[in-house]
Formats: sequence, C-alpha cells, structure tokens
Amino acid sequence: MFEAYAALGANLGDRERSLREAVRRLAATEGIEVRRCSALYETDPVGYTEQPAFLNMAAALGTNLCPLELLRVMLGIEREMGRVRDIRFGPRTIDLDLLLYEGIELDTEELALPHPRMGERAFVLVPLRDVWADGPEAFPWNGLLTEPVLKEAGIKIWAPWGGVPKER
Ligand code: PH2
Ligand code: MG
Ligand code: MG
Repeated sequence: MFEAYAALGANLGDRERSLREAVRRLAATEGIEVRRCSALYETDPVGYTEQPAFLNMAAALGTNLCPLELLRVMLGIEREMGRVRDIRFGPRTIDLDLLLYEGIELDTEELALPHPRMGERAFVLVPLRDVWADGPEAFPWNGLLTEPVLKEAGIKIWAPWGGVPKER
C-alpha cells in the first residue's frame, strides 16, 4: 500500500455529517484504507470570502490505487454526495482534494501533486499536521504555521475525530 493525504472541506448544509460521510465512503472503497483522521476544524473562508465558514479536516490514506484512480474516486464521492460545481473557490457541500501521494511530483491537466496551493492554506496544513506519518514535530510546513498566520486563519477545533464510522 502507498500513503496518500487528502484534505476535506464543507461549508453548506450539515457540514460535519458531510465530512464524516465522505470519509466513510473513502473507507468503503476497494483499494483504499483510511489510516488516520484529523480533528474537524472550523475555518474562515479563504479566496472568496463572502461565504459561510468551512469545516475542514485531513486524512492519511493507504491505497493501491494510482494517483489518478484515487483522484477519480474522490471526485466520484463529491458527485454522489450531490456537489454542484459553480463558483471557483465558492461554497460547497463537500470538497475532497488530493494533497500528496508518496513523494510523487506530477503536473498534468487533471492532477498536480503536491497540491499546488497547499502551502498557502492554513486550513489545509493544520489538519494535515494532525495526521502526518512522522508526527507533528517532523511536519515539513511547521515554519509556515506561525502564531499570526494561525490567528489570521481563524481556525478553531470544532470536534474531535472519534473514529471511522462503521459501515451501515
Ligand atoms: N476551500 C476553497 C476556498 N476557500 N476556505 C476554507 N476556509 N476552507 C476551504 O476548504 C476552502 C476555502 C476551495 O476549495
Ligand atoms: Mg479545495
Ligand atoms: Mg476540490
């Protein structure tokens, strides 16, 4: 199995339920195991700011799917969960982003790895640090997560993870 990291976000509807449901669907997919999940964080919207606050989290995955297959599973889950794509960076019921896949660097029309904007986004980095394989002290982006950056990002713990929901 290879290790990959995903970021999840939601800012419409029952945000917490959507995040947990998306993780349940990832875990129920053949070829994907959910290894670790971060807490759920409430975060101020970045980019397009006239929209509700987000809940964000991250997950460490084990997978034998290749990066593109994994991405397509994630986009399929967004679609099945009723996501409509309209405004870029705008409000969404569920967003699944592939951040990292092993050490792979890739830049194609469909997928770029590492995710090109992850280093600018505290709402991605803070949850990602929770699930980092080598522990939070070894997290490569710690230097970016300074007090002022964290304060500016308005990140608050919303709920602990509490375990992958059982298949129903
Ligand atoms: N996602 C975006 C744009 N802005 N802001 C926050 N706080 N959290 C997000 O997940 C987010 C965002 C586009 O994917
Ligand atoms: Mg996103
Ligand atoms: Mg996305």
